[in-house]
Amino acid sequence: MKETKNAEIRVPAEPYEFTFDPTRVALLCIDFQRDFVEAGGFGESLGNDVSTLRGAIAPTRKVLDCFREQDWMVIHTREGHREDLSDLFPSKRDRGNPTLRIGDIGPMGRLLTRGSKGHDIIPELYPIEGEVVLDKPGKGAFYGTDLETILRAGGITHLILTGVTTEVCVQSTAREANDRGFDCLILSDCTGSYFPEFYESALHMFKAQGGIVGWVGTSTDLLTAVDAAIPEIGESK
Ligand code: TIU
Repeated sequence: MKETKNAEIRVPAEPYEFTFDPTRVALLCIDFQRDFVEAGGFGESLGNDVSTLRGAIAPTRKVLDCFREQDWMVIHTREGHREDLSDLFPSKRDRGNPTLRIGDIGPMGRLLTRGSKGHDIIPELYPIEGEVVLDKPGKGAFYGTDLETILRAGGITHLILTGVTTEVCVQSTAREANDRGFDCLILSDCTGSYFPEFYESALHMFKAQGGIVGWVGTSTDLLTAVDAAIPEIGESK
């Protein structure tokens, strides 16, 4: 980590400024998997237009680059199940009327199954060495994982959330994090939903009531705030 000990990053956000100590922040990139973002995956099997999520990729890449430059903690999550599906509840597999179910073979291999091409993270945001890759069986990233242990061990108190989909895995994770005492900022341009109305509602709910779950901001405001507090980022561009 760089010498950022005394810096305080102040990000314009809603419902009010989100302030964090850069030694205590982590970036969560939630479920940027081919299965949700690319054709032929789990998202499409549920009847969704997966192109609706792609707008979140480029802004997230910029934030990821910033965290990499600063050597701040980055955590990528992947929703999915063991190859033998022993951690898949029948309620999750059987619900609805998808064209393919979790574990079935699709164009990118077995849907939401660890080890398949579709389960892995898209190339644009692929993890690099030193970043945490967290496999999770549920929608929330704390359920059935060691995420809380990793964050506490790293002294993390503030989370910047990106990922898909806004009202499902991002929202579940934000709520789980908030209940555990983490301050969460969701970057609105770094998250996406198959449903525009759910995207809007989820972000509204999140920041309502004085920030009942947390803060909502943009990648531009975050990067500008980091630049202002830690000028060497700007110089290195
Ligand atoms: N279906 C949907 O919107 N999302 C999921 O099933 N998982 C995540 O959000 N990652």
